[in-house]
Amino acid sequence: SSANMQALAQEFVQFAIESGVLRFGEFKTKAGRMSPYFFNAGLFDDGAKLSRLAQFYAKALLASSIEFDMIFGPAYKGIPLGAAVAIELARLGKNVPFAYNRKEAKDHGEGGSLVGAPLQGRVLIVDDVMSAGTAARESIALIKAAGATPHAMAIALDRQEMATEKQADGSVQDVPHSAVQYVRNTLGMGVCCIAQLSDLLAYLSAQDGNEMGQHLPKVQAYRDRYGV
Ligand code: OMP
Repeated sequence: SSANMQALAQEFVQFAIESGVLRFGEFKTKAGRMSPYFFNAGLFDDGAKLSRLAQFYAKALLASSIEFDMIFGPAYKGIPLGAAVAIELARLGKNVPFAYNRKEAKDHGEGGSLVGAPLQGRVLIVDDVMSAGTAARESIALIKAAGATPHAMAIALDRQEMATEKQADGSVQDVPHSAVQYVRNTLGMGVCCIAQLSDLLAYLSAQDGNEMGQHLPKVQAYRDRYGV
């Protein structure tokens, strides 16, 4: 149920903060925005944390009605995430093929930039965060180029902020919808996220009066500036 998903999201925000993955301060995002919070999935940095992270993805995926034939983990951060989710799903009785890419093609050995199972059928992209949508665009293009179908995405955090689009003159502009909304509504793909910015705001609101709650105004101001 959606109440269960909200509880899962709150549990996940707490897990990310306790793991040092979700931090508060001043950070520059890939799109060049100054953000008062940052989610660094690379800091899920031991077996227990990765295992718990994969359980969150798997629960969110199973609660969504998203169907898929295989998992793709985009380099670099999506590789351990995709692998961990594939392992967890197999443990739960749903064993699916797994593939990932290299950022640079090899000129010897197995060759090519794709590793693992052949990309075919309905592909689920497993990645960390969606902000302005650049990473998603790259994965979708790569899957299409391989002749498979980019069918759905599973991410840990939807930052719910304005996507960017390349203009004809090469400049990059903000658009009034989020990357997740674009992928869902325009590309028709399923998107499943464990938590989104609104869950972080709810978490901080519930911490009113203690130290953690002090981050709320800046995160709210960020959403007012860049949110959708
Ligand atoms: P977009 O490509 O703009 O959607 O940004 C997503 C990517 O930005 C992620 O795959 C990360 O590489 C990075 N990122 C984070 O990891 N955590 C954040 O909280 C914010 C970003 C970001 O730069 O926007």
